[in-house]
Amino acid sequence: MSFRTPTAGGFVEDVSPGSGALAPRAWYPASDAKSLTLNGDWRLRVSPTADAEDDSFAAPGFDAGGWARVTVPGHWVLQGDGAFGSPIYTNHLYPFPVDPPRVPTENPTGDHLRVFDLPSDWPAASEGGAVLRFDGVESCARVWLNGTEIGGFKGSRLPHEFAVGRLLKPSGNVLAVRVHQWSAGSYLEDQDQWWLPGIFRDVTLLHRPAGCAGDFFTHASYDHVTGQGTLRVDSEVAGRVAVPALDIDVATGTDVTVPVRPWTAETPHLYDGELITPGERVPLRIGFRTVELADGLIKVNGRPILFKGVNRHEWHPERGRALDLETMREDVLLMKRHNLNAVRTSHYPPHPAFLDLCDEYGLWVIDECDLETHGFVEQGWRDNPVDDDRWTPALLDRAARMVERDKNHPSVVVWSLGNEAGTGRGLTAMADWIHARDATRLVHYEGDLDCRDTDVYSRMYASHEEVARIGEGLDGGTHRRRRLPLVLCEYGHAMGNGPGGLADYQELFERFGRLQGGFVWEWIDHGIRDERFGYAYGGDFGEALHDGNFVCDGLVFPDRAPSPGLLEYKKVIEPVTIEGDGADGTVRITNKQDFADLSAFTFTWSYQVDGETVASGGLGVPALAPGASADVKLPSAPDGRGAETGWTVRASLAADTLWAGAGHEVAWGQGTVTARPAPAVTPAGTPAPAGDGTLVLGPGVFDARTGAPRAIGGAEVRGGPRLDVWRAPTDNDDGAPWQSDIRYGPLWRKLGLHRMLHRLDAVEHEEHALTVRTRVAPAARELGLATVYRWTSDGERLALTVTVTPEGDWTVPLPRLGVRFGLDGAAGRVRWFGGGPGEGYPDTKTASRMGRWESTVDDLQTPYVRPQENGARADVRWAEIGGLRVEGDPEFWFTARRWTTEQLDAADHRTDLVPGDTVWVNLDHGQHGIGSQSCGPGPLPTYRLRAERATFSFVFSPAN
Ligand code: IPT
Repeated sequence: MSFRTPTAGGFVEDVSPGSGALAPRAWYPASDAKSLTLNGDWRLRVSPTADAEDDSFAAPGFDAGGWARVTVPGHWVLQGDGAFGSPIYTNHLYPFPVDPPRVPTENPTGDHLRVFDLPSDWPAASEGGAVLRFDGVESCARVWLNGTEIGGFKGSRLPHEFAVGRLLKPSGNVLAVRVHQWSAGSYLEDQDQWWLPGIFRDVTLLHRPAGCAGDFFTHASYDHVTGQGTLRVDSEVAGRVAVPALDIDVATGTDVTVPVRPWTAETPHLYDGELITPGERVPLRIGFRTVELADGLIKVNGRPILFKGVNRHEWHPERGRALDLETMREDVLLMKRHNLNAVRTSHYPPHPAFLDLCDEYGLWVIDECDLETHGFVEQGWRDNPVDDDRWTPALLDRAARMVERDKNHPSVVVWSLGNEAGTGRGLTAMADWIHARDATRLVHYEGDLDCRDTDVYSRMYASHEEVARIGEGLDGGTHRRRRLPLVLCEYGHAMGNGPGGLADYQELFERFGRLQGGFVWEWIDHGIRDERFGYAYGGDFGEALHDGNFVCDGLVFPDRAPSPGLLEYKKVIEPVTIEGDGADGTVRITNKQDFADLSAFTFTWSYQVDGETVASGGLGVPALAPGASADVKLPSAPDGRGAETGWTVRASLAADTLWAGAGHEVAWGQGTVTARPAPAVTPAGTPAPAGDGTLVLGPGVFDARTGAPRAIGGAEVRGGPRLDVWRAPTDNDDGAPWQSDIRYGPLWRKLGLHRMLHRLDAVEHEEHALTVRTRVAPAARELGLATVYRWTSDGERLALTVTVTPEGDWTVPLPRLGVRFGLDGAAGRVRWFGGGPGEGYPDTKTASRMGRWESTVDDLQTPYVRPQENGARADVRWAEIGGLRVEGDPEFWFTARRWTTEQLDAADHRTDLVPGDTVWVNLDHGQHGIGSQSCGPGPLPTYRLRAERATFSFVFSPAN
């Protein structure tokens, strides 16, 4: 006798895409046909295995009164306070044994039930049919309506429609959906994100009147030579196409050519039209544009484009991947306001409404298929589904569902086969199918290094050096690849503090025509709002296998507050650049856009003396064509004797746009006219013993035995100023474990830079100076830093000159080099003249603007989801805090926080950071760069903080 497990070989583990669904077709939000949303309150029962319960719940009359409630769209693991299980985060490891297509017996299964009535105005059965549409269910679903099983499907982020007209009743319809967390489809959905089962996109009932529209394909091309657009709507159901603004009213399938304004991401002109079939009027939003590969470049409307893009996962800190329209719009608005022009929908087609927004606001889109099999890399890609013919129908189904759904969006310019799925015949089959179905767009897939199936050479996390080589065409590769442009589908890993080096990439993109830009990884931190942690990440739900905070690597925090990385990116990709040193009184303006002239922007100039604006006005700038530059004369500079003077020129929107109001700043530049005089202290006072064990030198009171300052002016100083080289390693310092190149974070810790010991060698008083000689070094190592503090005073002010001489074999850069000290916790406010308003590090300070700034200590902190070094202000001339003024020679990095670096280092979540009664201040002569090594290359050599002899000074005085 033998028993078979009930699910083996059944629907759950079947590699085929499913059964019962209608052929994929174009998606549109609403037509004049009736529809009924089935979003809302559903009943839910979660079982631990796929077969714990039979399917009798689907039968009419089943009493689900005792079941829990769940909101659809939603993920059941994010509802019910953990009662229905928890999210799991893995990057590329499958959280189940790799034995395709088998899945574990432990297979959380959510039975969903919803009873609905048809609205009273719902047409009678004689007036057509009805379609039930699911826009997204993870990972698979079986569906029953009124007790009849209508089908089952996989492909979580793709729509599935079922004809249900014959089953509908006026009232009491019972819709039952059984969702399994794991299925054969899970092997194709190994994206770096939370595993979140559920009906997470809309469920809609659509009336399908007789003669309604079926599938249709809007072809709207633009001839940049003639300025004419050609429209043809191919429609499964013949009818007419009307575009009133263009006087178009033609039969479907007919070409019509008229003068049009083209669609681009910069100028997203859409024409409202209608597809009119005998039974339905479907609104169309038509954008005329032509995408082609010509002269080895991606061209739109005849011009090469430069992607200033980002990878976007769908994320909401409470609702996961169940996004509402307003959240989607917020993403688009934030992107537009930060100068982005492109999105890769990593790594699945987004909610379709997001693409409507991209059409409307103007963003180039790489639409990516719901496909990733990354976990197979662990076994040398053996048994990879994309190279196994049994899976090819599922892959083709996914490709078709994406292309058919999204093909009418002008914003979509490139189709992507998926992400990190190795190579294989299945991918080739997808590419062939897509090329045949839609010759009007290009095909992308990063894993195809030889570009056999693809139209762009795509890479991720390539170093600057390699990108430059590719730009010069010195990278070799297949003949086909050599004729293709490069796009970095991922670069600049925005995990924690960073990414660094964006400006250096942009410089390369702009230097070499073959480089057509890239997409920063990634848009948003996928942190889950959680009382215990602030935001939770991998491991916080007790997952046996997880990848920690690698899921928090976005340019915006989980609540969509822009992180410094986004502000840096905005500056790096400005649509117009404003440069010049100002000495000759001119400023060079360059239009960095691909299509639009500068007429959308107004320019203003201002002059600053010691950071204070003393004069300003409008600046006439010609409406330069894309790529053009002009030198524009500034008014004459104010007299800046004895002060630092410079100008700031800003470009802002001349008029309201859809995405920002008039006055919104898009770009700025600054130039120095006269440099800052170095702060000088003429030593006068002599250290004088005060009898109580202290020494007094000008406003400074020192411990006579150790030479350590106790107070400066009225301000008590704690634990310094003394040398500090440690910073709480950033995710980019720590680097990704799989990387073979040197990762400094772990090396620093191994060396003991986080536990340096300070040996006091001498306290010397001379006339006009107190000199303290020390050696700062970690236990167990021979290397160290001979550090001399020399204090002088002119009676009013106290100057500290620090000289650091490395001893021993320093093969690693230092995290930071400066001094730290504590001030009384009442020191809540900071003013400074230097870079701001936000943080900046050597390779992330393009957006740091010279000026006078003010902040609270609390607001200086950047709340990275996993706490780490943050909040340094760059190029600071002087700062005032806690009654103390500090001037630097040279400029310094300023940091202040209510916890120590050690506490910051020890914290895993925001909630671990508890303010103490001391404000810790770091004044740094140097900071190590940030780089992108949490997934890519580390900081470029010029941003490494080499351990070498250094001298730097600070002048302290009471703040007024
Ligand atoms: C790359 C993935 O494509 C992306 O999904 C994400 O995981 C990113 O890394 C890291 O955050 S794959 C990379 C390991 C080469």
